[in-house]
Amino acid sequence: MKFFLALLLGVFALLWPALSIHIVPHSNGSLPLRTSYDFIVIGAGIGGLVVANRLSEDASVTVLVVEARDLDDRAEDVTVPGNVGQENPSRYEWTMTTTPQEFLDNRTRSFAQGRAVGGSSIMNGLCWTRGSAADYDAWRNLGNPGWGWSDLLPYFLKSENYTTHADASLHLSPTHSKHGRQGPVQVGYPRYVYNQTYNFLDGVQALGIPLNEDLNSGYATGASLVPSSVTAENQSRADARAALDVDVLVHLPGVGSNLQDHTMVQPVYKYTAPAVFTALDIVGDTREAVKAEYFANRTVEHLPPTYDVTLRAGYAAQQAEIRALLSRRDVSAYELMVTSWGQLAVSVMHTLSRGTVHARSSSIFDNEPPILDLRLCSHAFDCEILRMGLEFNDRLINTDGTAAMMPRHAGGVVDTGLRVYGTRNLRVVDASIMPLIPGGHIQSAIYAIAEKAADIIKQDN
Ligand SMILES: *[C@@H]1O[C@H](CO)[C@@H](O)[C@H](O)[C@H]1NC(C)=O
Ligand SMILES: *[C@@H]1O[C@H](CO)[C@@H](O)[C@H](O)[C@H]1NC(C)=O
Ligand SMILES: *[C@@H]1O[C@H](CO)[C@@H](O)[C@H](O)[C@H]1NC(C)=O
Ligand SMILES: *[C@@H]1O[C@H](CO)[C@@H](O)[C@H](O)[C@H]1NC(C)=O
Ligand SMILES: *[C@@H]1O[C@H](CO)[C@@H](O)[C@H](O)[C@H]1NC(C)=O
Ligand SMILES: CC(=O)N[C@H]1CO[C@H](CO)[C@@H](O)[C@@H]1O
Repeated sequence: MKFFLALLLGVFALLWPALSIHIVPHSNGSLPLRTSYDFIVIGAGIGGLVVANRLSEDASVTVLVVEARDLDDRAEDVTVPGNVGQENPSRYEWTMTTTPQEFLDNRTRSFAQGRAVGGSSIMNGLCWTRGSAADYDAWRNLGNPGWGWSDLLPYFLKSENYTTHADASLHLSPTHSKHGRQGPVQVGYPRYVYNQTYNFLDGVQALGIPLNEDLNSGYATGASLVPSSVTAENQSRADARAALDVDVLVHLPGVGSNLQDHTMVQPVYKYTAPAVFTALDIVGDTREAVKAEYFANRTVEHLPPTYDVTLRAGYAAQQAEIRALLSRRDVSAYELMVTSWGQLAVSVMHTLSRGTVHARSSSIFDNEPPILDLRLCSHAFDCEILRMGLEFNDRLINTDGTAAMMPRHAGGVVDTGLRVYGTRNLRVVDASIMPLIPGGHIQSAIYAIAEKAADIIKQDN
């Protein structure tokens, strides 16, 4: 039994100060645990920590946070933003491997997740974007009243302490009413802005893409310098049950389905050698053909074979929402993220492919990684979006939810109170509840979801 268990009592103090904190990072089983707690939070990722922090604001409430992994050591590979991606994978990452991606090249991909108190927030790219107001209105439209943009905005504000960038030449003027200044997450900009950033912003404007002075105002298209979380300073229930010998208490086909990720390619262009790629190497004149295929929506064959009638119904509803989103001017189809070293990474913001993630073992003590199948580009439109992004790159040079919040009849796993269908007191508060991934980096949305979850739980108790 290699599984290492750390029990964190009360609330974890690393991120925020809170009342009556009692941290026991390295339990060997000898902890003096209470016989009961008002709340038990499993997993000290963003969702778990935010919820535990807010619930423990009431000092009379007892909260137990259970996390399998360590406190990170605050070393530079964690704390210095420039070291993103440089951390030793054996330290704070679960580097999982997908199944062979049959819709790409039949090769596996690695898939890293944070493995420490703080979850992926200790090793992600720090990008602090929300996506469009319409992205969240799509959640509401999918059968989740109370989860539209205007419902979530107070929680986006509650989570952040937003600091404005000082450099007027960048034309960043945030809408004050859409930013928080009292929240626990420090949000800011880099002090030094590379010339390449100005060049990029000039270049995209020359290609007709306007500047967006505040990408987080609900209008998420255009070009901008993105704030960071920095101190300004898919398979099936029956199969799974049979294979894993797990007693199924509630049959929810949606568990482990609806897996979405921002599919991304990260080409790096050498500034001095523009001939590395030509447009013809990577794109053809496919835009109209792709659009035609998309609108013909013959997509259902692309779904995982294990999708039952509820999941197919839910997917049809999602597809209708995505179609509406992609016809708007304030919703992005892809993100082009420029770095100072010449990388112009293209990510699909609203993917139509759906993957799966399922347990390989019925026991967490086997410490077996899950069977993870992202099914990247199983809907060909996702890869066509990537092609369009690469095509734009080329022009520029020549001048990145398995427990979805959806109605149960639509393949959902949790209700709008984030409660797992068929249970009384089991809730999920993490990225898996997103019925559709928003067109932005997901961490700020997870903070907002968790802030709202804490309020919902407080109201219900
Ligand atoms: C467990 O940890 C406690 C506190 O660190 C220590 O006193 C105790 O000896 C340990 N017990 C075992 C079985 O290792
Ligand atoms: C991937 O494997 C499947 C099944 O073995 C095969 O039909 C398909 O052609 C392969 N795709 C590629 C790109 O090799
Ligand atoms: C918010 O950030 C400012 C500096 O930008 C800092 O002075 C202030 O203490 C921070 N507030 C909170 C609640 O963290
Ligand atoms: C950035 O551009 C400015 C204006 O063209 C130039 O003066 C400066 O030397 C450049 N900085 C670097 C580090 O290349
Ligand atoms: C296309 O999508 C619409 C709306 O979701 C649906 O009513 C229609 O049946 C779909 N058509 C095909 C060919 O799947
Ligand atoms: C690495 C480091 O020094 N981080 C500090 C940045 O500033 C915040 C807020 O003052 C501190 O909490 C961090 O420890």
